[in-house]
Amino acid sequence: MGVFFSKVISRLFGKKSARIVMVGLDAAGKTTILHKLAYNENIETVPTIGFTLQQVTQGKLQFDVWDIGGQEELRHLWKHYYRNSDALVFVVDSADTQVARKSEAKIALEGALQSEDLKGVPLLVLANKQDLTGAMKKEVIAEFLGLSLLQDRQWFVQECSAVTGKGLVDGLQWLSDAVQTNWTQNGQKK
Ligand SMILES: Nc1nc2c(ncn2[C@@H]2O[C@H](COP(=O)(O)OP(=O)(O)OP(=O)(O)O)[C@@H](O)[C@H]2O)c(=O)[nH]1
Ligand SMILES: [Mg+2]
Repeated sequence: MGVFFSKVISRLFGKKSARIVMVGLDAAGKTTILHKLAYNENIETVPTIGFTLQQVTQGKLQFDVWDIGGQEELRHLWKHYYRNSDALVFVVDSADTQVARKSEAKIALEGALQSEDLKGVPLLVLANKQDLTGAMKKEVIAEFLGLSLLQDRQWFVQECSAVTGKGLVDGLQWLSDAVQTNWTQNGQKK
C-alpha cells in the first residue's frame, strides 16, 4: 500500500519509479546499505529472512529496492523477485577474500544473470566494506566475478562502505543513469 501511494505521489511530482532487486551472499551488507541510503543511519542488522522493501530517491528516479536474504538456503528464492525489475544490484563483502566465498559469489551472480526476467537490465556491483583493511578493490572484484565477459547489459562496480556511506550515492547515481538509458534504448517506462 505504501509503495502504491508513494508511486502516485512521485508521478505527481514528475518522478518515475524503478524496481530494483538487490542480492548478494549473506552478510555482504545489503540491509545495512539500504538503511543508510534511506535514513542515513547505521543500524545493527539481523540476517534477512525473506526480504525487506525500501524506497530511495536519486535524481529523477524513485527506486523501490527489494533486499533479499542471502543465506545459502534462501538463494533459490531470489528468482521470485526478479520479474519486472529495472536493474540488479549485487553486493559483495570486499573484505571477505576467502577463495570459497569468492567462488560462491560468482556462482550466485551467474545464476541471477541467467534469469530471463533480468535479461538486459543494468547490473551494479557494490563492492562494500571498503572501510575494512585489506578490502579488495573494484578491479579485483570485477575479475573474480568475470564481469568483462558480460554482454548485452550495462555493468559497473562501485566501491563503497555502508558504515561511512562513502560511494553509496555515486552507485545510485550510476544506477539512475543506466536505468534511464536502458528505458530509452529498449522502450520507455510508462
Ligand atoms: N565494516 C563494515 N561492516 C559492514 C558494512 N556493511 C555491513 N556491515 C556489517 O556486516 C554485517 C552484515 O550486514 P547485513 O546488512 O545484515 O548483511 P546482509 O547482506 O543484509 O545479510 P543477509 O540479510 O543475511 O543476506 C553486519 O554486522 C553489518 O554491520 C560496511 O560497509 N563496513
Ligand atoms: Mg539483510
